[in-house]
Amino acid sequence: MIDRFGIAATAQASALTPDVIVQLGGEPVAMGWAPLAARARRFVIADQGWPDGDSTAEAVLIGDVTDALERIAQALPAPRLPSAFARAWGEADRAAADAMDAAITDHALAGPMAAEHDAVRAAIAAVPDGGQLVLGNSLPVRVADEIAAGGRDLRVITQRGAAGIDGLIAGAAGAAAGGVPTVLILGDVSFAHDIGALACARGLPLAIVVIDNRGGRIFDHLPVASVDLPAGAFERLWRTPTELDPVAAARAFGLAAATVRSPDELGAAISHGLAAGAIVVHVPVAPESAASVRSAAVAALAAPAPRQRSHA
Ligand SMILES: Cc1ncc(C[n+]2csc(CCOP(=O)(O)OP(=O)(O)O)c2C)c(N)n1
Ligand SMILES: [Mg+2]
Repeated sequence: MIDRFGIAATAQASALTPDVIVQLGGEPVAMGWAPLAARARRFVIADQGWPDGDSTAEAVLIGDVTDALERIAQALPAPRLPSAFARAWGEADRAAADAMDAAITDHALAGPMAAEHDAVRAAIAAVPDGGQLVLGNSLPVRVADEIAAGGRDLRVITQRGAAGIDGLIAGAAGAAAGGVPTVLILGDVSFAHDIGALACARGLPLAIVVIDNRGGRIFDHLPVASVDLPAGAFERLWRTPTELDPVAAARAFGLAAATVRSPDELGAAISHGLAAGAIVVHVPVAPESAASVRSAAVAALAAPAPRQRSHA
């Protein structure tokens, strides 16, 4: 939602920017977050740690979050809901969701899994009610945030590891070890990074969905993508595609594995793996689709609304 808001805010200027942000727990992982946080006074309430990495919050309160919110609510005058501000957020979110849907549908014309968003959406849909969704860092968590619809009974887990993309398979295996059906969505480089943890996955109700966009595609969204580098340097030093075959790797660890080519095949493979005891599902997607879907949605939101023709 923050990121869908980020998409809308990118296109619609600052009428939606809050004056004050109360951040509960860690900072959201979303591209829309940093520009939003930079423009508002920010207060952090968290039960542990010190989630103010760049020391820009006005205050960090460590303690019981629920208790703090109850006291704040008691101290404030009763709000008149929905406020114009809340309505503006709701409208921006709906407009951004529609723009994302249209951009994803346009990509689908090029093939059944032409957009990374198709794969993430199908994988989330395949998590059974009461199950767990573990979102890998880099693009999976951001793409999920762009299309998150809410309203499902899921436990969503993210972890930052020591540096970001490490330990995601081990973490998801730990979450699944309690017996709750668990779907991990992670990138191809992240998969390679924690490949040894496949040894812990066997027999667990765990589907490991590898979004294969041939390397670390998040770097396409970052300033480094527009730096003038020697030929081939961006590919070799930033994207670092692995050429690893996730299906062969999974089989080496005695796990079931499949490469899928459509959202339906992806859903079926996940359901099978959750029932049969761990599966690696390899999902090749159009490599640049996450960036192109996002920029198509932002462009559509920025375009002036078509004028109603008057019949004078
Ligand atoms: C342990 C660790 N090493 C390196 C990085 C830097 N890093 C951030 S994202 C990324 C690429 C991830 O690629 P992939 O898993 O394929 O995800 P995508 O960007 O394609 O979504 C790298 C190397 C990191 N965050 N953590
Ligand atoms: Mg990748």
